[in-house]
Amino acid sequence: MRADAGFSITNVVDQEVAGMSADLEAGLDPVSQAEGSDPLRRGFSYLESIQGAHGGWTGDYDGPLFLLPGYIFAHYVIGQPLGDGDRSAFVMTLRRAQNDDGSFGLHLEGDGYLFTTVLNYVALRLLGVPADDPDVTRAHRWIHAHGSAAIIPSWGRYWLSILNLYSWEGCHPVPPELWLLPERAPLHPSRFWCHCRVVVLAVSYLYGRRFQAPLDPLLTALRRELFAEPFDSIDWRALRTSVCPTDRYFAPSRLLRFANAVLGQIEQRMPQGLRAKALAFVLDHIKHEQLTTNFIDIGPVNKALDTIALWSAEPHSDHTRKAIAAMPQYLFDCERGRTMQSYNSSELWDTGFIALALAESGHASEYATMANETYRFIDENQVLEDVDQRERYYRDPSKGGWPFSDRAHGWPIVDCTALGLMAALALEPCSNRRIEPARLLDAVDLLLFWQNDDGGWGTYEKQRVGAWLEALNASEIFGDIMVDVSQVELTSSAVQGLAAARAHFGDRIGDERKHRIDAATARAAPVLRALQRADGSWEGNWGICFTYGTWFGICGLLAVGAKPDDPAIVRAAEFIRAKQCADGGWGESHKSCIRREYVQHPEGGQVAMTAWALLALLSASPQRHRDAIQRGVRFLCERQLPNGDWPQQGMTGVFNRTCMLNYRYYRNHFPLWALALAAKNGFSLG
Ligand code: LAN
Repeated sequence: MRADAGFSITNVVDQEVAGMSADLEAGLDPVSQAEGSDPLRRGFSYLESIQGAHGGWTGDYDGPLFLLPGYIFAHYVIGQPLGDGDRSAFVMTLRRAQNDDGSFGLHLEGDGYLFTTVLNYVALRLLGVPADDPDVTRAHRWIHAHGSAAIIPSWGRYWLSILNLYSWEGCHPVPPELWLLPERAPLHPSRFWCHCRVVVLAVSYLYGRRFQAPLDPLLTALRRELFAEPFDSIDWRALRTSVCPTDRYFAPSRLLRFANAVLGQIEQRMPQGLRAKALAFVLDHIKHEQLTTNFIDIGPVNKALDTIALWSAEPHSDHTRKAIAAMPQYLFDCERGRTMQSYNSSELWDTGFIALALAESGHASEYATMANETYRFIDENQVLEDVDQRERYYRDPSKGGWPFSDRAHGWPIVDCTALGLMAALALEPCSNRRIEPARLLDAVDLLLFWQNDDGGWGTYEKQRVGAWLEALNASEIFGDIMVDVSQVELTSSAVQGLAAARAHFGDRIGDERKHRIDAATARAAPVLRALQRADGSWEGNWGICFTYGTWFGICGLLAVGAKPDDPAIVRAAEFIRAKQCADGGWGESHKSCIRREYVQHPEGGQVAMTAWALLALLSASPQRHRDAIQRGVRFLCERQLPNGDWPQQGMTGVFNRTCMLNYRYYRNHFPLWALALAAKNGFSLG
């Protein structure tokens, strides 16, 4: 388990968090004040003071409120008791996330969802909090005012069924036999977006076995608490299509309803032998995922589910022991308390941006040790090999890629690969070590491999099925989880990475590779243009939202050779400029992601979004937007704390349209990068 810089869980447990953040915001950290009024030096000195011994930056990556319950459920189901320290820390963390009306949001800033209110309610009860506790009672009231756990969305049903608090009969079928379909079939789950695919994998195993935890007195009590009717008299089948309206992001498509009906029929006639074969197949794939990620697994949801699946199959094996032992790698102590994070870390991503900001500032030689260590982290976390039998396990190549967290996790990602490559190139002159050119060219080749047929790039893999398959999204709560389609951030990052490599290597890149890069770049341009909206913006998928997307859109077009006076870039910059707040900053609400149109942040300028807007305008045309840029620069400088940090504000990240995330270092590296670029363009940071 790790912790935020200067943070310890004993502090969290013992002290009021509000008081602590006030200290942090007052800038009482021991960082030297000697950097005077130079915001760049102050900012880098602050980062230098909290750089990890491994060269990377470790930080909070919290936000979703359905992850920690999974951690607690997994321990309960496999009978692995949590230590007292974990227990009390978790109770406090869960309480802190509760809304005033007793509900829990899908994420920390969200209004109540039945999904998360039920999961957190059950989690608190399994941690030993009594039913008459005031917070538990408030949650209970909210649950019953919203139709009870009977109409929880499907992901909640899976969890409750595993806990023996729901019937698998109330779930639409998730048969493991789907994996035995011919691989050419468009419905084969190997074609799904990897995060969706691994969840389907684990759920299909548990569903296929109708796995349920043994009933005990606490679970029996919960069966009474969660439903309006007696548990045994519930008509589970009739509930399959009823989902609480607060949680429903979109209505099920006709294709999905048809597929559910067909699967329901097949499930009733499934031959035993086929089921056994399918379960063995799925278990083998789960094991492969665990073995190739050092038991971290690609994400927190399949980590918890896979651990239960393995335990149910072989409770005493060495493999299961290792899967359980790796669970705390997702825990992190941050201001909210002890959380289960959204990934095992965001280290490569943050360290990469810090590298770019430092290089842009021209101060890298002053921070020689920090620069060198940063480079070492980038070096040591490139993925060097493909996974074992990658095609059999539906994996793209990995060699040469960079992951979002670290090499141990191992799943490389398109934009993380581009970032790792750019960070390596940017810091190489300041480092006393050197990543072999062949390894950097592996990254180039992997980026080229990943380009989709439409000319764009998706997140982890080359697109495997048409976007129409999105119609089979059965999650109810998340948008766009089925297909890894081309997106603005990924396409922009890939072409920027390729352009950086081409510029760095010159003729040494080789004629053949040069032609491939040129062709790839030319094919990317129309995709970027097609994704731009009529108002000049791009919708972001992984950051909030149009500010983030438009920054990537502009830089992507520039990387494919568009000129700053290209009408698409002019319109995009105009879109950004028009959104500047009265305080000189830019602030976008997370509601933009859900509504899919720009919504201003109620609190005005936000540090990270201001930095994205400035990076966008400075890249597009520093001259045309001088006044707006100068006001934005002033906003960032004024908000910087005496210790060089910036205050923690609202959420900056998102996934699958509805769930928000906190990227702890976005308040540092993006402002520093923007200020560095502003200084380079002659703006005053005074
Ligand atoms: C992430 C984190 C990193 C993020 C970027 C690299 C920033 C992005 O540019 C591409 C998409 C990616 C890799 C991404 C995808 C979705 C993730 C993995 C997450 C937001 C972190 C958590 C989330 C994951 C899906 C959470 C579990 C929930 C499910 C719906 C399975």
